[in-house]
Amino acid sequence: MINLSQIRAQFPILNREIHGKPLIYLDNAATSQKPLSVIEVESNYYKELNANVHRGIHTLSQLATDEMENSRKKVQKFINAKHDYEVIFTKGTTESINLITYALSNSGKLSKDDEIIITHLEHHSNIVPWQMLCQRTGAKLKVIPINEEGILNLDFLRENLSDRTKIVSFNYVSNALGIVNPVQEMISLIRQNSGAWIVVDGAQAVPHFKVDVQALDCDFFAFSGHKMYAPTGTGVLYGKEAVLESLEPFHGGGEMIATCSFEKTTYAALPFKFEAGTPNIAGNIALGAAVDFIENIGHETLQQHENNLLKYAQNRLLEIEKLTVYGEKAHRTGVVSFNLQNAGISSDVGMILDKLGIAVRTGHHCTQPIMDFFNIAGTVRASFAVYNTNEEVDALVEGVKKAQRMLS
Ligand code: C6P
Repeated sequence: MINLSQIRAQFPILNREIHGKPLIYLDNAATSQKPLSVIEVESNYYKELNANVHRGIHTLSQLATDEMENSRKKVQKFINAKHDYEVIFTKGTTESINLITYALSNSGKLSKDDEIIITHLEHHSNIVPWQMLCQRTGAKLKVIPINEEGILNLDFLRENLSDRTKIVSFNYVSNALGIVNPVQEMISLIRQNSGAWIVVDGAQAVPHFKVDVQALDCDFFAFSGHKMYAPTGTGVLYGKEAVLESLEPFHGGGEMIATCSFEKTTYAALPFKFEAGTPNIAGNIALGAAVDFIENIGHETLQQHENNLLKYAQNRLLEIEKLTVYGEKAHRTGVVSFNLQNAGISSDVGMILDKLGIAVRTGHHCTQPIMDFFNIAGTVRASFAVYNTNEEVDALVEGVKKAQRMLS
């Protein structure tokens, strides 16, 4: 059983008020709040440990390096990577995906006859870097369509896989709709029908359920720390050792070289080849504390609580007349995305909820193609974390009813 009052006590921000009302934070897909353990590890680094990593012989530098490398090992275990050096620290999912695309073009891995497949459900950060890669290399982008429920058309994927397919990239969970894609089935299909490298955007997966990159058998797995209780500016790119070894670096600079001369530079071993410059040391260490936070609660407990919340929220919202939930029948996690028909636009609803202390995201959620598909400008999105409660869902429902009365 989840002990919600004990969990909530770990998040000081949940005690604050917004417009004189207790904060109800339902914008966790954008970024989650941070527990004291994470805040303290981050601030403690500056109080006790601040030094650059991997460079100094002095004690502080070695202590900081040990802490950061220990955190890398925690992340390795968290996603069940085979080796800690397959975990590259980045500043988030966006940077992780850009790292892949630039490493691919820097390595001359794509040419004009090659194809990249993504899906209609992607966040812009899993669309635009691939478009830019296509512009640099002449490769073609193909998009797996969705149906009215937001479910991917896997027949399209099956029919379009070939020797020309070099990359298939898709999210595990859609940030706009919360739909959990059948990634295991997609990966088997891709492995059977092409030699493509598989990229999974796991930004909305890791906060909600256990991920095992070896069981998935993906080549890359990208996620952000700040959506899983870690500080902003943290993230990870997991890559299979052999795949990472075969790629040229993304950024050049300090930390990523083995030797450097004007005639020739050689690169450092993994993961440092892909970690040029001084990293976000405090954030990367605090990411390890966020992993501890999730593991102390336990994936099963967390997942069960969040699934119950989602089910409760959807059922209660659907009691409201003229309310549409997008992807209502699909397998989802963490997110309910909806609109009131004939009652203003999503941002009007969001502003009324804000006055009641309720934080939700409105608009296109960086997924304009999904909004275009449903022929809408945006949705109201409530997204959940482990500290949310049924009472907060009740307040959301009352707030939406109030918005409907005011706007229609
Ligand atoms: N989605 C949301 O409100 P960054 O910004 O790099 O940490 O994450 C980008 C990203 C990539 N993929 C998915 C599936 C995501 O959800 C996000 C971030 C936030 O939905 C901010 S737009």
